[in-house]
Amino acid sequence: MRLTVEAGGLTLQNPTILAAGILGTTGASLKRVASMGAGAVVTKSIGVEPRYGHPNPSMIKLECGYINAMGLPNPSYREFLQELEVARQAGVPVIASIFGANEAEFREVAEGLPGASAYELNVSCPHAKGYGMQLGTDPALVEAVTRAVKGAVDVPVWVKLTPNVTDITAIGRAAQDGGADAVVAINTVKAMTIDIDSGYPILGNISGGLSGPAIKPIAVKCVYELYEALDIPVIGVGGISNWADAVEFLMAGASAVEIGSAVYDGLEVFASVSMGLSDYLERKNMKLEDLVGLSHRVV
Ligand code: RRO
Repeated sequence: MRLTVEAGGLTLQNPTILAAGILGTTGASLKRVASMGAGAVVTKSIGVEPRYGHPNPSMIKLECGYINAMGLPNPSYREFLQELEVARQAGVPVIASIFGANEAEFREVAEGLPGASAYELNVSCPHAKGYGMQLGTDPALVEAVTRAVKGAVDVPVWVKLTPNVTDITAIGRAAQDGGADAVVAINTVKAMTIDIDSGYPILGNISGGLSGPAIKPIAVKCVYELYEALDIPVIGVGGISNWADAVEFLMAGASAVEIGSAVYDGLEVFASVSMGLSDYLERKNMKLEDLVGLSHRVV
């Protein structure tokens, strides 16, 4: 079954995309993910200046997923340029995840990283002071940042949204008003964990962002609401680890899906999601596009 899909201004051979932040720091690792079947790859979020990130421990594995507080570690766009060049040999679209403190920084990074197939604006990191959520919970700022990058590049611009808001559709609308080609939902959910022997919060940064199976129902609901509220495509992300999860996101309204935490269990996940999706479509005698938003048409 054909899995080619148009999503947010890009043509993908299949609807699975490597999510930002996972194996996205080098061109070689991005190429490797593409070779294992991802339809597109997203880089680690890149900013204006190099950052070492938050103190360790910065990532914890729980039964229901992971909590991370990496703290936007990245080498700066100047240093990342060579990695992007390598990643571009991957044969699939390479989406540059970028962050900044304001419109000017976002524009500087986008212009300084030419050659990406699209830009994913990270306005949603739950624990990076001065970046992430401070921008991503304010509709006026989201619109302004989106417009600034849209005016600076001639490829699609996606905006990654935080679930840590009362109404995600208000933020999605702001991105749409700023000219976004798609929204990506969701970034991680604010979370923390405590060591019960010492009483210490375990993460070096104290709090972080929860990913993995625990957040899948939250993400599905966000995608469902955004699909109803917006005219632009929604890319779904949050706890997808198999083809059935992907079907659920597509039915909620996602045009494509990003896979993050599940990658730590093996890069085979991209091919197995595609294969499962293809078998499902054949069994149901459906096309991929029939699945997108199906849940909105059955109730
Ligand atoms: O680097 C991080 O700590 C991080 C980022 Br930029 C993000 O967008 N989401 C997240 O959970 N961690």
